[in-house]
Formats: sequence, C-alpha cells, structure tokens
Amino acid sequence: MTWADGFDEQAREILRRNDRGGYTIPTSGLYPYQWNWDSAFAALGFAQFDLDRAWCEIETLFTGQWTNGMVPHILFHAPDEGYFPSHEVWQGTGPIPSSGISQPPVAATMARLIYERDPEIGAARMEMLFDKMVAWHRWFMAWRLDRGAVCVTHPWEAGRDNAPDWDVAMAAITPDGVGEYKRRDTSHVDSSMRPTKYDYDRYIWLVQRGARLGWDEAAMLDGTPFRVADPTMTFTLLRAMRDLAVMGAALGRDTGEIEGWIKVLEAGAATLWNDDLGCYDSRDVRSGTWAGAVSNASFLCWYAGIDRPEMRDLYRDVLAQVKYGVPSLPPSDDRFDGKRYWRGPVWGVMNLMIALGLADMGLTDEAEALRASTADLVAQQGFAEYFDPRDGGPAGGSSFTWTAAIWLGWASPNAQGV
Ligand code: 9WN
Repeated sequence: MTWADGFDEQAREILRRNDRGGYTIPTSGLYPYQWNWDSAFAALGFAQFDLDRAWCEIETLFTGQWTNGMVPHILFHAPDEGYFPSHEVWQGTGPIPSSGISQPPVAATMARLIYERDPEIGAARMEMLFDKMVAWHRWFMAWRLDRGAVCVTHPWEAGRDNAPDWDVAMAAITPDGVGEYKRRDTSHVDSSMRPTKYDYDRYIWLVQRGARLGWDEAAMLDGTPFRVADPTMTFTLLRAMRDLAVMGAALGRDTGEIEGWIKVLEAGAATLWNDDLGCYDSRDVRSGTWAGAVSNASFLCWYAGIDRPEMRDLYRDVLAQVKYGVPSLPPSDDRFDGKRYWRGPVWGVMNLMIALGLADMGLTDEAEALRASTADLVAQQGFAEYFDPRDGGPAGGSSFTWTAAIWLGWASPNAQGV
C-alpha cells in the first residue's frame, strides 16, 4: 500500500457517489446535472477501474445530441431545484432537456485515451460514437468559425465562465429586460469565489436571447453582441480532430473531411496570436479587440500540436509567479483574483491538458513537474473544484468529479494511460 492508494480510493468513491446511473454530476448541490466536458474527463477517471462505465459516460452525453449535431453543455436528465438556470429558462430543443450551447470538445481526445487502454473494446464502442463525434465537430465548423478560429457565443460555452477574455464582449451587452431571477450558486459557495451579478445578468440575457430565437444558429449569429474567438475552443477542437482522425483510420473510415478541418483550424489558431502580448489570446470578433490575457487556455497550444518558442518562455515566467501552476490568469495581470473562478485559480483539468501538450512537445520534465505539482495540490487540499495558485487554498465545490477523475487518470503516481 503506497500513500497514493488511499487517495485513489477516495477518488473512486467520489466518482461512484456522483454517478447518477450512466452519467456523473460534477458535484452534488452546486452542479446537479450532466455537464459536457466534465463527463469526458469523468470517463478518463472511470477508465482506470471500470472501462465499460467509462464508455457509458460518453455514450450518455451523446444521447443529448441535437439534430444539427450540437452536443449541449448541460443535460438536465432529472429535475433539481439546486441549479439556476434550469431547462425552463434554457428551453433547449434537443431530444432530452438541455441548455442551448456547447462546451470545449474534449470528448474525442478523452475517448482516444480510453480507446488505447483496450483497442478492441475501444473499436467496438467508437464504431457507434464516431459518426456522432464527426457530426458534433462539423457543427463547430459550420457555426462557430471566425477566420478558422473557433468562437464562443456565451462565456459558459468556453467553460471558463468569468475569464477576462470576455470582458469586452460582455461590456457590449446592456442586459435590459433580463428581469428578476434567483441565483442558486451563491447559496452553495461563497460569492467571492463566483462570478458577479454584472456577469450573471449578461449570462442570463444571452440565454434568454437564444431561447427567444429557438436556438436557431443563423438567427443567433445575426446581430449577436457576443462572439469571441478563443484559444480553449480552437485548441481543444484541433486536438480532438487529430484524435478523431486517428480513431477513424483505425476503424477504416474515410478521414478526408477531418484532415481538411485540421488545416482550417491550424490556420485559425494562427489568428489568435497577439503580437503585442507575445501570446495566444482571445479576440473579440465584433470589435477586433484582444483580451490581452495570458490565460491557462493560451498554454493549450501544445495540446493542439502547435508550438512557439515564446510560449515556452512565457510558461516559465507564469509558473515563477505562483506556488501552484498553471493559474487561469497570472498575478502580474491587474485583473488577477486568486479565488474568483477563472480569473486566477488553478484547475486540474486544464493542467492535465497542458501536460499532455508539454509531453507531446518533448518537454517531459515540464510535463512531469506539472503532474507532480497537481498531485501535491490534490493530496494536500482535497478534491476541490479549483485552487488558489498562491497557497493552494481549495475553492468552489468539493468532492468534485473532474478533480477526482484527473487524479485517477493522470495526477496519481499510480495512474496509467496518458
Ligand atoms: C456553467 C461544471 C461546470 C464546468 C465549467 C465551470 C462551471 C457552470 C456554472 O461548472 O460552469 O456551465 O454554473 O458555473 O466554469 O467549466 O463545466 O463543473
């Protein structure tokens, strides 16, 4: 028995406790439904001890796929009073109650990691999933591109809700008519760790606009105040395309369309290079304004197979500013807030993806250092939603599915398979 075995058991217990039968909630109370990218990471965690359950998690996610290919960011499988906004506010139009936007497409990448644990089982499960994943990726290519970079149409779509990346686009929204609503998040978690009312008014205004337009993509695109080309979406989709192409080839499928998309996205990624900042950055499509943010999403470039020497220097510079990396925003940025969600804290899932990219670039020492630092954070502070990068202080929800999952799948010294 090693010190890590006990943490592995705690992590498995969290996944089992958050399992609602075929899908996992991120944490009870705060997030009582199935979230898109959370589920993909959960699958990686399950794969360490129950391969069938791992595939099942991804399959359940795709049962919510819309006819246009979109896979929603939340599936409201069972009603719960604890979360706002509910399906009644979203009015998603898919086969099961859902939100109306998507989330970073990491499912194909996590599926490939799981596939490689047992290619025979993986091939059988991917046979059913492959076309669905292609359809989802095609939806991004049809509705979310700007100069080849992938855009978000709501801050929740990037999964980095209150990142400074959206400040310009958010300021362009006047949330008239949003009406009264009751937030539930701040009854579960201290409000200093959550987005502000200013943010929420605009989140809800955007949801109401989408619902009013029946989530018709063409109608929503027309005159939208919110469209931001973002490194999270661009880099995750690019990586997901590469992984899907590999699995497609193994299944004997024609991957020509995917190869074409990869070229488009590579060109799009180049449009996210902010020369003044010397970093990959978010670009507000309407005004052409840069966010000026060295975020943890900037460092997903390697995960997408893209390297620039400047990013390596910047990575070392950012890590030197904190005790635990990778911060969602470095302390040198005026907008840094060490406890407030995506404006400073460290997130395990982002660290996993950054480390995968570092390893792909041959930066194995850096990849291992990030794994070990993430393992320390979890071992000392528990399976929190996110952590303060200055002292590791746990923040947000606890007993968190994706933190348990990345522990099992990557950060634990016993982890196998990434
Ligand atoms: C809105 C579930 C989700 C994550 C996101 C994270 C947070 C939701 C919220 O929780 O967002 O989607 O209500 O704050 O920002 O990345 O998927 O864990």
